[in-house]
Amino acid sequence: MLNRTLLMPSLSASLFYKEIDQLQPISFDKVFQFRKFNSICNGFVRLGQYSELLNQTEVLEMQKGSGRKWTLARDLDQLKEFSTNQYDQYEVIRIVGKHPFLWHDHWPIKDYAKIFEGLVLVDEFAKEAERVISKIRAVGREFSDNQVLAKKGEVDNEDSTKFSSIPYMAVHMRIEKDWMIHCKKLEQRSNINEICSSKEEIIQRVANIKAVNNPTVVYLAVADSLLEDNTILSGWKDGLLPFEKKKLGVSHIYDKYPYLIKSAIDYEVCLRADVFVGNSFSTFSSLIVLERTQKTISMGVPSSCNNNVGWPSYAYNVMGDLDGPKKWFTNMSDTSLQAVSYGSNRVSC
Ligand SMILES: Nc1nc2c(ncn2[C@@H]2O[C@H](COP(=O)(O)OP(=O)(O)OP(=O)(O)O)[C@@H](O)[C@H]2O)c(=O)[nH]1
Ligand SMILES: [Mg+2]
Repeated sequence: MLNRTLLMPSLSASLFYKEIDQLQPISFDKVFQFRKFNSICNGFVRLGQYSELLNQTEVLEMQKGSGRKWTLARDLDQLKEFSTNQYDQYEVIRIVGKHPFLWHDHWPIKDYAKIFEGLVLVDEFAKEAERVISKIRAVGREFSDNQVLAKKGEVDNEDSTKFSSIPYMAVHMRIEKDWMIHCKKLEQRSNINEICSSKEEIIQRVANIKAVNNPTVVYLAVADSLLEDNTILSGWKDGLLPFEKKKLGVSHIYDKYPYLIKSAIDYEVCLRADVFVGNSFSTFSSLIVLERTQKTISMGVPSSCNNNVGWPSYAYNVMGDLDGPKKWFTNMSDTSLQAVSYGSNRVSC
């Protein structure tokens, strides 16, 4: 509406109570491909560099309100006002306030989905994700080769090639310390009791997914530095082969990076998994499901709760069929981002 360029934002790399030594912000273009973003989002959103500004000091401040009195209508009125030509002389408008963004977010989900498509990781991090995924596929192959060897004589060649590639499922186990504090409060406040899932509940529900064949490699996406439990590898059903970063032998990849980048690599690993299982109240999980839904639709497959074509996902915090997790799609025709960014137990299935 303002027909302006968004100055490239910085992203916080860490949590303040963790990694004090790595608190420095990371600019957008260190994580995502800047030029690619502008070309994919052309005509829709445009990012610019601070160095392109003629005058960096003269800035017009646009004060955003917060709280219940600040309505969607006021938001729009303010935008209309700032898009009149009396403000053209100001090269930069700085939006300030406690919630310096539109409240509540009122773009349709499919518009946000277009922006996420434009967020392509820079090569360095894409390659790290690729290394992790190759490792996951390799342990799967190793397992099936051993199985074939053990059965030698019993199976013919046709069967042995069938084993050569086994799928992987990524489970975003949101059971870290920061989450347990947050989700308990959220459950009390919202009077919903399907937000916090224990490790046991996750393991049990995942075991009941009927559409998953045995064997399957299970990659556990957890921020291990915030996890106070080293038993997440035990208790899984026979035929599910659980791995976290250490057992997979990829800790050295993640250890090089701050918090934000670690989760960005895992995001990519979850995005490309054959099956994804997450928590529908987690923003991290919800955005992965949004992108997986988008990928499924662009394959020409209508997202259906009853088939497993494309990129199926499940929410373990909501009970589904046969005591399994609930099948999960993003409702692309939703008119608010709320469900996706702040969590919900409505998972469209
Ligand atoms: N830091 C970190 N986070 C990881 C990793 N693997 C998965 N994650 C997930 O990435 C998310 C990072 O937390 P936040 O920075 O709070 O992200 P968020 O978008 O608010 O997501 P939620 O807190 O889950 O709603 C969490 O959901 C973590 O479980 C990892 O190796 N490191
Ligand atoms: Mg969070």
